[in-house]
Amino acid sequence: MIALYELKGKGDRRYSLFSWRTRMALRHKGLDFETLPVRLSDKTAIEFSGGKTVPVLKDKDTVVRDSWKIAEYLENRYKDAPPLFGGDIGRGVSQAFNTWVDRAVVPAMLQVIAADIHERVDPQDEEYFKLTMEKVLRMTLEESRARRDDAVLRLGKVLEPMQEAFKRQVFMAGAKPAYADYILFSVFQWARVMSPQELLGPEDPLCRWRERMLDLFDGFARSVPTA
Ligand SMILES: N[C@@H](CCC(=O)N[C@@H](CS)C(=O)NCC(=O)O)C(=O)O
Repeated sequence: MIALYELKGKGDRRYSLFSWRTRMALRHKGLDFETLPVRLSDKTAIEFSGGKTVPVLKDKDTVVRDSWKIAEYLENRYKDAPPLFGGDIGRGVSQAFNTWVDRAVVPAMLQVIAADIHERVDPQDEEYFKLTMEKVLRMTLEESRARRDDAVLRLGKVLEPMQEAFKRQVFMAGAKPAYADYILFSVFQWARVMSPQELLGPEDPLCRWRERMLDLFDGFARSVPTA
C-alpha cells in the first residue's frame, strides 16, 4: 500500500497543508494509502527521503518528496485513474497556481493562524515551531496574535480574485474538482484543522466552494480532528 508521511499535532490533528494536497490527490485517483505521522522536529523519521520536509510518499520502491512532485508522480504512474491536471496545459497552469498560492496565500494565512498552530502542534515540537516561525514572521508569536486583525484584512485582499472566480465556476478547475482545487483547499484545511477562527462568512463564494470540497470523497476532509 502507498504510505504518506505527514505531520501530526495534538489530538491526532493532521496539519501539514502540503500533505493535504497529496491526501486529496490520492483520493482523487482512488488510491488506498496509509498515513505515517512524523513530528516536525524529528528529521530522522524521513531521512530516507533525502530531505527534511513532508509530505513524503512511498509507493513500493519509489520515494517522492515535495507535494508538487508527488502530484506529477501520481499523474504519470496512475494514468488510467481520473486526471489531476487534464493534460499539459492544465499541468502548466496548475504549477503556476501552485507557486502563486505558496507565495501569496500561504504567507497571508500564516500571519493569521501562526499562534493558533503553535497551541496545537505536538508538545515536543512547540519550541522548534516557535523558533522557526518567529524567524519567518519576523516577529514573536504574541506580536502576530496582537496584529491579527490587520492580517485578516490582508488575507481578504489576497483572496478577492478567488472569490470572483467562484462566482463564475463551481471549482477552480471548472465543472469538476482537480489538483488546482486541492492546492487552494489545503490552505483552508490547514486553518480548519489548527485554528478556531472562522475566516469565511456563509455568503462568501469561497465558503460555498470550501463546503463542496469538504463533501468530496464521502466527506473525507470533513471527518478529521479539527480545532
Ligand atoms: N514545497 C514543499 C514544502 C513542504 C513543507 O514545507 N512542509 C512543511 C510542513 S507543512 C515541513 O515539512 N517543514 C519542515 C520544517 O519546517 O522543518 C512541498 O510542497 O511539499
